Amino acid sequence: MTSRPVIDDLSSFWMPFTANRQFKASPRLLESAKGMYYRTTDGREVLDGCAGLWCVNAGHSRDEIVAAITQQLSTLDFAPTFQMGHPLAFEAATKVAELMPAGLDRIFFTNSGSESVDTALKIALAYHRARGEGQRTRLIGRERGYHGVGFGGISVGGIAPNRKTFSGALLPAVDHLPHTHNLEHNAFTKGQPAWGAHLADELERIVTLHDASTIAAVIVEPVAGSTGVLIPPQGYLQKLRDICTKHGILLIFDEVITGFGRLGKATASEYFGVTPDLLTMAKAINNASIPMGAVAASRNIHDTVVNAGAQGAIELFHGYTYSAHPAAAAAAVATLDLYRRDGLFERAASLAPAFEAAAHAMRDAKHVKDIRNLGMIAGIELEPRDGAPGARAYEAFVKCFEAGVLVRFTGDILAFSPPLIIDEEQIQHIFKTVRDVLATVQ
Ligand code: PXG
Ligand code: PLP
Repeated sequence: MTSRPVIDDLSSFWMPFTANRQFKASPRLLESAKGMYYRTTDGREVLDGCAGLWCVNAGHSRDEIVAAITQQLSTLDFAPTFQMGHPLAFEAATKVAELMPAGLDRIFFTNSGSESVDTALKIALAYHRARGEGQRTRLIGRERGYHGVGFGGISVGGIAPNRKTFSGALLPAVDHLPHTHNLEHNAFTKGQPAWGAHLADELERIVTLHDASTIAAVIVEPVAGSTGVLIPPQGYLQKLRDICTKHGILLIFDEVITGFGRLGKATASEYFGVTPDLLTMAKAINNASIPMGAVAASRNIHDTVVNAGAQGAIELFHGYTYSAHPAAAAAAVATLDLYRRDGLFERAASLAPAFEAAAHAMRDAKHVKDIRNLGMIAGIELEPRDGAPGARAYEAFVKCFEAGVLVRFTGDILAFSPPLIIDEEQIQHIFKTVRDVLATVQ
């Protein structure tokens, strides 16, 4: 069963990261959402197995967030934050800072994860320049990394289709660490794999090649999401931290997906006990209710950049019209209060073992090649169909949607990242639906 379009003409909207012709021939349209469920335009309920796009951590259309936004828009719809301010911007920054790892308490607001990444890369360059090491311009990303779609983000990112069309226009002076995915060693690992920490040593090789004095920053997702859920090997992130510290290179954690409870803590940094110098976030910062992102910078980075500017001069020539937009800031304050009041990060931590067990119980389901998980994230990798990579996961995604469960797919990997309000019965329902669907997929 496919959705009935509520409008006749779907042609004007050029859809992002979508097979436009395929979608418009057979659209899937959502009309409303509440709690754990979407409702489609043809009146079906769909259980949300991926928090929209890994972002609606408190569940959909929460009254407290809606009220805060509505109230804000009728009080102060917009206020500039260039040489002006409004109180909620400062309150939102303080509340975000409280959740960040100790020391990362200076918050720069953006409107998306992509903007957060580009902002963090620029702050890294500005920091080194302010210290008199402006020759440190090289950036290091990682294969299979996703850092959004800005030119900075795709340059340090490692997803080939996102780069190839634009390959002539990527940033110069970027290197990539190898990714950590290895099914020979790590297939069906629960939580962090034991094998692979040594892959962080590749950073030393890059440092030897270019000299540390030319390298500004390393950026990685602590858990890679978009590329299909890659869990960091035990000890890997700490090794990256140690090598960066040794060579004066800044470490950036891209926590656009892992931030705000996904691993059962406020940040992946807290979960792993490894603190970066800069941390990017977006999505669940305000439950995805209004576009918003942010970069948390260490106080040292902030002070170095700000104190290097002359009195009365702008210190960082960077910012967005909508940085700390009043509605987004109001939504962030309401969301962070809600996370605390309802103990949603703790709830995620306590649900994680049941989620892990339910995911790994899929081991004998048809087509399953690997299962991996951490916190409230799981990935199920399927054997690709001969000659048609991605087709099998796409078919499973469509059939799950028709059966009333929303999952994400990337390549031949199904990704699961439900709102943190999910209960155990709903967890069982998601994986049972996927199992039944896979049995019918060719
Ligand atoms: N960094 C990371 C680690 C992300 O996951 C971005 C940056 C970019 O954020 P914006 O807000 O500009 O999209 C992301 C976004 C998926 C999926 O299903 C993942 C993202 C976005 C859309 C879909 O894997 N991650
Ligand atoms: N393009 C033009 C012509 C602009 O005037 C501006 C902002 O003033 C931008 C782009 C950037 O827009 P934003 O600040 O929303 O990122």
